[in-house]
Amino acid sequence: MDLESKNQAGPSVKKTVFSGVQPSGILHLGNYLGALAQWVEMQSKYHCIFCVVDYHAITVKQKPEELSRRILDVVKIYLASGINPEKAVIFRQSDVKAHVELAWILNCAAARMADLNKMTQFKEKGANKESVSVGLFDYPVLMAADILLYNTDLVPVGEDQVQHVELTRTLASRFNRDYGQVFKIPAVAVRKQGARIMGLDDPTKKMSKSASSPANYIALTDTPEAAAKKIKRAVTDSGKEIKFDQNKKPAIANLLTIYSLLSGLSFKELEEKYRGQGPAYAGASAGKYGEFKNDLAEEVRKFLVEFQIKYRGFTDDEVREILQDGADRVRPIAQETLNKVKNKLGIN
Ligand code: AQP
Repeated sequence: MDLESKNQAGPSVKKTVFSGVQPSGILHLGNYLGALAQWVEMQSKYHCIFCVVDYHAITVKQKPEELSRRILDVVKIYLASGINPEKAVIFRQSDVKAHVELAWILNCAAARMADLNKMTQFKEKGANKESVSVGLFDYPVLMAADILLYNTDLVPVGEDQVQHVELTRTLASRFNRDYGQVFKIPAVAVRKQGARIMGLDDPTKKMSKSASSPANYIALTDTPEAAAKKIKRAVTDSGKEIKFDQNKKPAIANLLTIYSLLSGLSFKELEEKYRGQGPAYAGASAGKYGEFKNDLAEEVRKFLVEFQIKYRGFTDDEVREILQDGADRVRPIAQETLNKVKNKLGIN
């Protein structure tokens, strides 16, 4: 079965898009620019399924009341970003049991320890931790199950998730080869710009919800004043030029990327705008990149004000209804794929 949009009568010819976000913290500008903004662009062209992947979130310990609150908040963020539940399906992973069932099957029938040992995100997230859950190690397999259940063609993600989509392709091909054709092999969709927004406190690490310091990220729920402060305190590079140079000026390149995506101005236009406006002398810090940062803070402020008006406009009840409707719509698709898989394995 293919997904059909609510207002479409005939069988679907549109490609299917699947993606999700973990309710593991407050979503940030990186999640928005790297993933959600791309989802919004895709929803008119494709059959889109957007999931709140709560089973992924519990791979690290969460406070139960905070987690259930955040699940609803993530949906509000989807909606405030411009995802329209009339065009795209929004649902919660744990409402469709086929996800964990297929994950277990893939664990046994397709995934290998050697595959998972290569996952760089696990190495980063598991590093320096006293105890790490098996789930954190295995979560790329659950992500593969999420994607494969819906005959997905395209998976829009930020750069950090590309390796996991590649693993999904490997698992799908291996299963098809060993048990017979079931899975469609999905392709990854990564934005040219914004696929990896870096931390404001450290341009060598990505902006991350679970960063140890809130100075790392601009949360989509930060007050505009708090966000402006973070921009003004953001780490910059030596020198005084505002120039997009990923290698020599990674911090400025990151700020330029955020600025460009929010304002619609190209790097060239921004470089031109700030030509000759660096600090008066090398090592000047108070006013360093001052004008540029002030203007960027203003762009972020405008974005957040507009975003948060929309975000506050949705009620919990509305969100619950959207989630229930979404799960009801995708459950039969997931079940049909799962049944095919079980048939191939002789366990249906
Ligand atoms: N810094 C980023 N730049 C661009 N895209 C990003 N994404 C995450 N961080 C950046 C993309 O956002 C989507 C949702 O991510 P996720 O919630 O599944 O988890 P993640 O990739 O592990 O993101 P975080 O913020 O770092 O969460 P935590 O700290 O909880 O692990 C994905 O498409 C992701 O690529």
